[in-house]
Amino acid sequence: MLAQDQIKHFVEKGWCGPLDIFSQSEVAYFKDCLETNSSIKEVDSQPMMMLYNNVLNINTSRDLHLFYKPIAEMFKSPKIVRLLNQLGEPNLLLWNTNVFCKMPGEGEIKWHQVYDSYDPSSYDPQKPALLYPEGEDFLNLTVWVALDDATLDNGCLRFANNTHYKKFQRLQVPAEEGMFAGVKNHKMVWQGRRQYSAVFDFNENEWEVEAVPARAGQVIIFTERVMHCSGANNSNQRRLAINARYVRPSVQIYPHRLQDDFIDENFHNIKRHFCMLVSGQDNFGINVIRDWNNLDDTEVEFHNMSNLVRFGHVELPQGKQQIEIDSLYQQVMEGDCPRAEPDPIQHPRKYIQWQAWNQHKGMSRCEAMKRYSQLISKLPRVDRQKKLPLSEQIKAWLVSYVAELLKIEPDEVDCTVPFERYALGSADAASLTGELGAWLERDLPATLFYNYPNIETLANHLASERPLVC
Ligand SMILES: O=C(O)CCC(=O)C(=O)O
Repeated sequence: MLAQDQIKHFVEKGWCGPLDIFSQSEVAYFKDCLETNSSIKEVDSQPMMMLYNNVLNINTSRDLHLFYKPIAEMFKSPKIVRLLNQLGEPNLLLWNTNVFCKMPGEGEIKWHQVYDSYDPSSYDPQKPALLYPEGEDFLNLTVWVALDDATLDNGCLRFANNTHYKKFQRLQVPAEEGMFAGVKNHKMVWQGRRQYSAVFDFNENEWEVEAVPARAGQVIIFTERVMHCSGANNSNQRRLAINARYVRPSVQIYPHRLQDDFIDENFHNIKRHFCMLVSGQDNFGINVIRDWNNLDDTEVEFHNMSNLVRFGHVELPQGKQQIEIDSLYQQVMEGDCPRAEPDPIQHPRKYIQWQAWNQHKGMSRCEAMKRYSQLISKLPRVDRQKKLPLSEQIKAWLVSYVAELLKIEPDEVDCTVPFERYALGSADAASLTGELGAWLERDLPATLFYNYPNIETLANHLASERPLVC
């Protein structure tokens, strides 16, 4: 339970925490779910965590609780809901979650607040995601859970105390300067196809600002109205966190869906979105509320299997079997092949793909899902570590080598510090070159450490260099 001074802190400053809520084994369970259902993709030379929402059918870091049970369990947990009841009221809907993964080198999330209508990133919201009943006081509680340690170095949350009583003006800016532009997966979710985004007319020097580091498993609760942001990740460690947002059942979620408009302000189809009543009751009946999604076992199995493919966790076959897998996936997602027969001479590849899909004509979705799942379940699994982009694998290798050599912790190794500052002698450099070359299975020149003087530049160089094929 929250103590009186924690409640007072929340009322006065707009946030409270960090609170010890989840054990290390719970954190491991949540993280395993996210890591199994993601891959690290390099976008503009920057690693980014790629996630997929199997209920909304889009690549996104948002609303994963609609499909992934561990995430729903986390935010429905009485450990959290009891605290929210103390701050808000007994009736609460969980309507939104977001994963915030900041890989090393990712940028800041700028200062933002949500004051009345809900649309944090755009300048001119046509379609607010939330509609508050007239005259009702604002309640939009966020629970933010650290899944990795969030530190000053890797971009922990920062709050401007007391700002939740003031509405700051939103300013339109080009998309690349928007509040989420620094973090790749959020840029993708929030800015989608928009040319513009927003920032707030807010000067942090005029307010009391607090940075709030949190250990994995700790929770910070805040009102969406308080100005908050997070710094860039200047460390060599990932910073993974997830949040959930709760409102009263009197608030209409995606109000435009009542006019059969299922495209939200970020151009995502929310037809299958639903809310979860996590405490109390709903006396309004204006929202789609379910305990859990209505997918049957065959469909859940299909989605789990398709995630193994999507995130590269299985070794895909080549040739005919690969074409068969793709065609079954198309049959599930789109039904019978609607395309005209391509010319086999001019487009042989397209023709083979068309033929494979067209052979399933009339096959039910359920049957196609079963066949797809059967094929995928027999494929060999890929080691997760090996799926990191090469530059990250090399960086991790170098960090652990240097840490062992200097008898320090890996997170004390700064990838941007020159090797000479770590006092690596020429004998150390020679054996490092030899061992690194053996690991990468290529000959590396002795001058490597002079030309690429820190871990960052060396790893990027080696990852971009094509090994000579003899
Ligand atoms: O985790 C972060 O870096 C930002 C979180 C945030 O802005 C939010 O939860 O509203």
